[in-house]
Amino acid sequence: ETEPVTVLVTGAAGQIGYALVPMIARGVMLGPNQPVILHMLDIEPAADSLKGVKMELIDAAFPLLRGVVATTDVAEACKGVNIAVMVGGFPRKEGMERKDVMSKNVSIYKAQASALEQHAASDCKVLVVANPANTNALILKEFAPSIPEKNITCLTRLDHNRALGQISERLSVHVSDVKNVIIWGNHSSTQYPDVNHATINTSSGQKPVKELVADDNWLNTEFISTVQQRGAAIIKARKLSSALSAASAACDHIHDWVLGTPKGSWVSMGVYSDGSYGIQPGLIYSFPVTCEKGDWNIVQELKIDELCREKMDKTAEELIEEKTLAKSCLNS
Ligand code: NAX
Repeated sequence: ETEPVTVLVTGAAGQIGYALVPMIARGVMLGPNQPVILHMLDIEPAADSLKGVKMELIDAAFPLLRGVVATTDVAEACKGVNIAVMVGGFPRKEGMERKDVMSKNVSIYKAQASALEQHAASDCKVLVVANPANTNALILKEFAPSIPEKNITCLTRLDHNRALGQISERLSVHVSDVKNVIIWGNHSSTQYPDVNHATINTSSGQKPVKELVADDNWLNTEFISTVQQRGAAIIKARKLSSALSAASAACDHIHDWVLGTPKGSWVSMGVYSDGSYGIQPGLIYSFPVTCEKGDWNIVQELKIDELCREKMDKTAEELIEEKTLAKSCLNS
């Protein structure tokens, strides 16, 4: 029988965690034939709630679920982990300065990086969801030097899927017929959702999204701001931030990374920049990537126009600022 894969979810008692763990246990993340062992970590104040989640997982009698560990001990949570989905973090509360939130998360990600470094499988794949996602991933990378840098990523797949959703709504086509949108940069409102290379499957072949939408003004303004501001719109409507869509996107991210992207299509992932497209090496930046055999590669040689260049650089600048801020938090 196939060996189970051990998946860690941090912040598992939270909103996204509650939506995510049943998806993993049902095989949404790793496929219908892959048994899983779930490790769930949260902090002491959430310990009872975490126990409750474990009870529900047992009660759901998921056939693929071969074990559940619910703990507040980071070392125990990281032990033997093959895939780590880092959802736990310190949220921004009203009246808090950016620097204070950064400082809290920098210390959390520094500590959890060390625990993964010591206790996880040496080829562990890491996905950071908690905000500031790109910079938390960067801190994790710095403090887990023995985990290959290509194994540390952050989630921009939700933004990617939101872009697919908006195009599908606008053109009244199935979302599965839309492909190759790109999210460039930071998982924040400076991200650039780019449809210059996106296509629609039609009965007469692939058509560019730009040609079918035929409204550059909408594509360059409303579309971009709707995707950038979607998180805020969900909070306004639900009084809570995105959870089911975030959990689903986290499954998509790991699914495609481990099992591969379909031929001719790419997805967006926050990954360690190697300098592709002139983006400063050493940032965790969202790029279009294809995946094969558990490895991602940045899609090369896409034509970048002036407007696109400007937006790609603007979001890179924000990441450089975040990196500087994170470093100053480490030193203080
Ligand atoms: P919740 O506040 O519901 O859950 C977070 C959980 O993390 C809580 O149970 C908390 O106790 C736990 N936690 C806090 N510190 C921890 C630590 N040191 N170790 C382990 N667990 C810890 O937030 P939720 O709505 O689930 O969102 C989680 C994170 O995802 C937030 O940082 C949020 O900003 C981020 N998001 C990122 C998205 C993305 O696309 N990258 C989209 C959705 C979401 O906004």
